[in-house]
Amino acid sequence: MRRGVLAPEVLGMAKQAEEFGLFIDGKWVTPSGARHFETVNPADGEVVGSFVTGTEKDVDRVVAAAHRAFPAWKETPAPRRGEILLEVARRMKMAKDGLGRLVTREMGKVISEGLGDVQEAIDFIEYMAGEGRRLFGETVPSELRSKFCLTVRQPKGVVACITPWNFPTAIPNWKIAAALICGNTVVFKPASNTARCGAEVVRVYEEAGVPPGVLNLVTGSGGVVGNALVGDPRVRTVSFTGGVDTGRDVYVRGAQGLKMVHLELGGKNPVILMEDADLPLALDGVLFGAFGTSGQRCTATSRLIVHRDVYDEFLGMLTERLARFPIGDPLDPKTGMGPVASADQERKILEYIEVGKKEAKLRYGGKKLTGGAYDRGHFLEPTIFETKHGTRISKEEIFGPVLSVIRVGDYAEAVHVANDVEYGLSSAIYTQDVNRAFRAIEDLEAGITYVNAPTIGAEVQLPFGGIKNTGNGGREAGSVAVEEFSEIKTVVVDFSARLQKAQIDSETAA
Ligand code: UN1
Repeated sequence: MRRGVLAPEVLGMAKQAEEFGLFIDGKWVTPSGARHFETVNPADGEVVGSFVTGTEKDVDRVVAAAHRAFPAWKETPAPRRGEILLEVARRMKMAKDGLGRLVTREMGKVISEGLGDVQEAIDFIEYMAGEGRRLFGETVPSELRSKFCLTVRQPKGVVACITPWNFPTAIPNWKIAAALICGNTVVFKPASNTARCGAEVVRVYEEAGVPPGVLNLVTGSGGVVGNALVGDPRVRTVSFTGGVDTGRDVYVRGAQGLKMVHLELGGKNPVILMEDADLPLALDGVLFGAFGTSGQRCTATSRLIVHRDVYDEFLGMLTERLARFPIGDPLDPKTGMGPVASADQERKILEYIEVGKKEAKLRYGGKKLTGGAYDRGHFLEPTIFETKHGTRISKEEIFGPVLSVIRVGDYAEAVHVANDVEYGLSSAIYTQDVNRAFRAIEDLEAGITYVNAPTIGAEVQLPFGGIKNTGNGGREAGSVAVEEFSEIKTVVVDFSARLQKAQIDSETAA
């Protein structure tokens, strides 16, 4: 059972939630006796969709479908795969408004960001469609005569894409489009609280003509469905974005099957504000970085490291702007920050705020918003703590609208504080000094460094990922995205018509 992406209820007119089955072999199916779960709008409690709680048996079926579809998809020329992706992108553009509203309804980010989420998906699908005419290998000289050496890319087989709720259309497409262009088939498991976005994304691929079995959807818990996918020997690559504890578990389980496991995990991303920074520019950047998506981006600015000469002035500017920051209905274009994504998120963030109150100075916010429409959703105040470096709130990922501000005396201290955490995803420095900016690019331990721009807002044609506990070395997006989803085959053609022995038959220079 399923409904289409442009159905009226996506536009906010539903009285009753739609029911979705699993998408297996090009068909929407509801296994007999299936249990269901629902997704809920975190702004007002509306039920957004109903989904099958997948079982190990369902995973077996869905992986079998992807496995069967693999040989034909592998044989499909990559430029042809790219044409199908272009059609996906075209249809996603047509569906952008409905999908953007759905993102906002299902996870609570404000509508401009909901639309941005979908745009990021479209951008990446288009980018990967072009990759179908590249997928470059190398030609390499041989040490012997009449020998031709090259590399070609081959798909890996069945890929499992396990995705988070914070970018419910963009991140699935980072993985799915890259996996498909390389010739893999995909089993996609969306985060349970944004399963509707996941199902609607699959629907667009279906309508665009992706052959049966090439992209499949299974919904359900990470503990059952996720683990069964990671444990299935037919799944050769697992691409996971989520929390560090789950990521570690996925890595260990995947290691048992000697799988390639790609991880995108947490962040504790700093903005360094030097004494020569353009403060009004930095103010806009910090507000967007810390409170965009209610602070629920892996790239969110969760630490502001400020030079003491501008500390008081900048904090004054920040709190003054926050006092005028509209929090409320995320579908209203005037709203600055919507709810956090779920009751669970609200509870975890409020727990951290309590920790912060004990170890640091609460400078702004700190409360759940109540009264009127707030009572129907999970609305928190944007929150600022003034803290010393080393407190829990200054080092642990909170994943909410909570900013830790740390005063430093000079650049060296700022870099020490920035680097002294377990994560290394995004980072930023605001300075007018070009030498210091380039110094920071070298010094900051992070996969991404911005100069005079916030920590969020990566573009799809650039590699995305981090160091330390943020991941295990891979990168998504950009042209390097194909590394995750392809094997390199080395090819050697000897046209000398005799046995030539590398390392043994050699010609020395005269
Ligand atoms: C994430 O939160 O995992 O750079 C992804 C950004 C977005 C992607 C964030 N383009 O903020």
